[in-house]
Amino acid sequence: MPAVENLSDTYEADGVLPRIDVFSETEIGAFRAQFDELEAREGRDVCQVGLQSRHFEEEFIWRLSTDARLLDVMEQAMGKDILLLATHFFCKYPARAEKHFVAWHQDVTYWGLKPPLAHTAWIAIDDSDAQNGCMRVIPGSHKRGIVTHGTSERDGNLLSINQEIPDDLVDTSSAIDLELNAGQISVHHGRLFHASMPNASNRRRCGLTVRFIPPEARQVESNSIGQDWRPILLRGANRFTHHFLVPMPFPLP
Ligand SMILES: O=C(O)CCC(=O)C(=O)O
Repeated sequence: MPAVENLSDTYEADGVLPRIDVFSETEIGAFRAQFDELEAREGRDVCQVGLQSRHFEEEFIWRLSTDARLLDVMEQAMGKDILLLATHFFCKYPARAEKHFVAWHQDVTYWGLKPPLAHTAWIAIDDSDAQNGCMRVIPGSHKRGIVTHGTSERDGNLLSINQEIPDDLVDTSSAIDLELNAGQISVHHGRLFHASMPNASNRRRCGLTVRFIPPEARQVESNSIGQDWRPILLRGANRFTHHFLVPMPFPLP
């Protein structure tokens, strides 16, 4: 179990929880084997960023995303009412000619939510470090409000509409790497500035992002890929009844 004391204060101040033990080596090894099997079925091109909200069909993704230990951490970060909004793998493969990266951005910019509130747990399926392109974040940047994003001029941005915060708004001298061992998670606020560099190693870097919202965040526009979210109530109450809630595809683990 992660030590939960002070997580709320840290999250409030920094907008990020850097390194929390959730899944044991054995547990994450078993999940990784299931991801490997999915990857063999779907191919790397799909797995890079194409596996979105597959928790509706793949029980192992549901179990990773709704694990009670992970939800305990999320409760510290965002409060008792927790809706699962989406899941999305970010897999950066080694030795690809294209140098895929994730440009500096804030998650909630194009998600069509009002108020724009969301929180992400990033689950390390593989070890994730500076060499294979772990997440980089700017602690405290979630307090800057939502900034206008431009379009990246660099090739290889994995974001859905090639969005990027303009360079002059990003102070990379205060950025930190979120290095994680497989089975650990980090949590970041939907307004936190974050990015990730290309994978310069010979190892895969696979992470599962799990997006959570409180019930007051309702969808007022389609998201950046033109879809409606399918939120699922995991904990607490749907106090605002804005969402057309979707039933759980599997029982909670
Ligand atoms: O996994 C990455 O490299 C980026 C993930 C990301 O941008 C996100 O969680 O919003």
